[in-house]
Formats: sequence, C-alpha cells, structure tokens
Amino acid sequence: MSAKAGALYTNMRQFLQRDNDPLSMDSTHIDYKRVTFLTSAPSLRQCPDDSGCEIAFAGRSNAGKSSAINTLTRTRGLARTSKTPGRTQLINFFELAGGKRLVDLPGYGYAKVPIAMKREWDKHLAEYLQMRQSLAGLVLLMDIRHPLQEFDLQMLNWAAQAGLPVHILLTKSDKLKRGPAQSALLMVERHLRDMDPGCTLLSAQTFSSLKKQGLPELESVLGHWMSADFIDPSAD
Ligand SMILES: Nc1nc2c(ncn2[C@@H]2O[C@H](COP(=O)(O)OP(=O)(O)OP(=O)(O)O)[C@@H](O)[C@H]2O)c(=O)[nH]1
Ligand SMILES: [Mg+2]
Repeated sequence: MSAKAGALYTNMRQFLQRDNDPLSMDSTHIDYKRVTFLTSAPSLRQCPDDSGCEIAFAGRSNAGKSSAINTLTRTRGLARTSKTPGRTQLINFFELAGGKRLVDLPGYGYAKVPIAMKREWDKHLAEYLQMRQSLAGLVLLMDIRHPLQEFDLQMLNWAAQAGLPVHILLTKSDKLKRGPAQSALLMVERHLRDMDPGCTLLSAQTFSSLKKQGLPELESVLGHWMSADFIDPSAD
C-alpha cells in the first residue's frame, strides 16, 4: 500500500468510528462562492504546487462536470460548459478560500476526438490521478440515464486500488422521474457495496445542476474530505 493510501486508510478508520451518514458528517464550513479561477494545465508538470488539498471532478464527456462546479460555487460561467462534448481539454484549477482547490478534469470516453489526442488526455489524466499528493477525493459524475459505463468502472477500480475516496454524482436527475432516479441510485449503490462492503470509500447520490438538487449532500461529503483530520497528514 502506498504512503498516500496508508494515510487515507488511517483516516477512514477514524472516520468509521463516527456516524458515516454523509449528511451528518463532521465537516469544515467552506464558502464555495469565494472561488477564483487559478490556472489551466495541459499536463501534470504544469499543475499548480502539489500542496494543501484539492478535489477533482471526473467523468465522461458531457456528464456535467463543469456545470456541477458552477452549481456548487454558485458562479455561472466559472467552468466552461458546452453542448459539444469534449469541451474541457485541460485540467482546470479553481481556488477556494484557505488554499483549497476544485479541479475540473477533461472528460473521458469521447469517441469523436482523434485517437492520438485521446491517448494524450488519458495519459495526463492517469498521471494526475496517480501522482497528485494533494488529491483528497474524486467526485465521479455519470449521467443518471447511463451510469457505470466501461470507463467509469475503470476509474472506480483504479480509485479503489489507490485508496482514494470517490463520491458518485448521478447527474441530470431532472431528466428522470423520482422512481426511476431512485432505482438508478439503488443499482449504483448495490454495485458500490459489492466493491467495498462497508461502503467506506465509495458513496453516491442523485444530482441536478438544472434544478439545484443534491447540493447539501455534495457539500457535506466535500466538507468532510477537506476537513483537517481527513487530509493526508504526510502532505505539506
Ligand atoms: N438537464 C440537465 N442538463 C445538464 C445538467 N448538467 C449539465 N447539463 C447539460 O449537459 C451539457 C454538458 O454539461 P457540461 O457541464 O459542459 O459537461 P462536462 O462534463 O463538463 O463536459 P466536458 O467538458 O465535455 O467533459 C450542457 O449542455 C449542460 O447544460 C443537469 O443537471 N440537467
Ligand atoms: Mg467540462
């Protein structure tokens, strides 16, 4: 187990001794409206200093990553959104108060991008996820109508191996009625329980940027990840 995975494991054990209902988690209050664009990086080398704490938003192209960041920060136009998949091609960093960061990752699995470009993205994405010490957790977004596709499963397996906590947002929940939306969530949660029986590192919720549905739950999980006792103590 890597040092990072070891520290996260210790944190998870401490966390397990508490109530692990996401809405009652002990969390840091973060004013998400106090956000500024920091930088865009084409690769890991150009990323800002790997210190403090950041949370990355990952998922297939068009899943709603940039929209979710704008919804969370109540800042329209902060992260660029588009009807054209593949819009976010760089790793975009946004800074919150206290030196914490949100990261908008390039979408994966967009078929129309030339294969060489796709390989480049995948390489940078994998490098970022594996090497970034300040990464405290991954928000993995999936369109609620098409959850757990091949790349999503790959991402989940990789994160589980690395001991990285993942919170799944089943996005665009406004596209489904309540019943089918809940069924999709239950199906995803069943899968997560199979992967991680205590469901200590993996969780899921429904979310809609359009209807602003699911914000308190998301904020609670992020607040917990960013709280001092959850951050890797070996990181500076
Ligand atoms: N109905 C609905 N549409 C949404 C929601 N969230 C995002 N969208 C739409 O989905 C499209 C893609 O959203 P983005 O936020 O740009 O998706 P992305 O994951 O950042 O996409 P890439 O940058 O290409 O990887 C846009 O047309 C959004 O308006 C939502 O909650 N409900
Ligand atoms: Mg985007």
